[in-house]
Amino acid sequence: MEFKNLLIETADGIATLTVNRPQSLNALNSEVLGELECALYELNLDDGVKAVVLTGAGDKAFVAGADIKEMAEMNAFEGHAFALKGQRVMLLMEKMRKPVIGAVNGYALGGGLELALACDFIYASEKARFGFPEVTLGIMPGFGGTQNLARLIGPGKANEMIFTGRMIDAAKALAWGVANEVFAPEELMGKALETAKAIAQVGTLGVAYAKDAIANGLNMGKEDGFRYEASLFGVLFATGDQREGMGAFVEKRKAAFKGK
Ligand code: DAK
Repeated sequence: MEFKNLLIETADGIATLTVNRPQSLNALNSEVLGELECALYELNLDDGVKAVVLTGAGDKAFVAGADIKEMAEMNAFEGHAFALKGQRVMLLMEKMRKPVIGAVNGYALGGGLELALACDFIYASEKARFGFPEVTLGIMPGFGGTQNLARLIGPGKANEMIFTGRMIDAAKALAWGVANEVFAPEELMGKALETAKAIAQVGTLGVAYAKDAIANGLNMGKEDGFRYEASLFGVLFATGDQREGMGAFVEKRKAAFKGK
């Protein structure tokens, strides 16, 4: 499928998905959100894709937020439809089987930070800036930001970011645990692709079930989470990937996983 605001390149089982609206710092309008929903849905169903790297076009922004110019003109019904569309994208990223690495190359603000937080983890450029400026616009984060940021870095630091609307730089994002690693701008995509390739080589089903266990387990009490983990662990013993992985170890060869 052709997209107006997205670029998708696939190689070696890795899809690079780029939000491509640099004239607006890749801001998310309804059209971009709709395209993201379609693209993620398709990538999730594509057996040739083992992992996704999500980034923004240009050297200034990952995504500078929801499109303020479009939101400024919305009535209540349009605002509601916009909210539902955005939430569908964030939930789809969390629920899809393939891991998504956020390669944050510049501003990740508001809805853009929410998009980054919906990724499984974040690698950042030294030029990245993270923030929730919503309170400066008289609103608050609405695509899961209050929930995901507080779960990731704890309520104290999340409160400070969300209540002040101030941005943090890449070094602070690393120290606070928003980003897993920080790289020079020219190294960012190479490092994200390298990690995506490492994920593509291991057992596809093990990765998919681990993602499911972590995401859903966080919404459960600990013992329910343990039970859920045990169920998924058990199911893996009915798969070819488990037989292949353990067989390859015993036979001292490299495993060739099929994701089945
Ligand atoms: N929306 C629309 N256009 C944007 C934009 C945005 N978020 N961010 C930047 N742009 C546009 C600028 O207007 C400018 O366009 P022209 O004037 O050239 O036409 C172009 O991108 C370049 O931006 P600047 O000229 O401003 O570039 P600077 O380097 O000077 O500044 C900046 C970069 C990132 C500091 C600045 O652009 C900025 O402050 N941008 C706005 C950042 C922001 O406030 N983001 C949060 C948006 S609020 C909801 C759920 C979620 C949300 C809403 C509802 N529901 C559940 C209903 C989410 C809300 C948000 O994300």
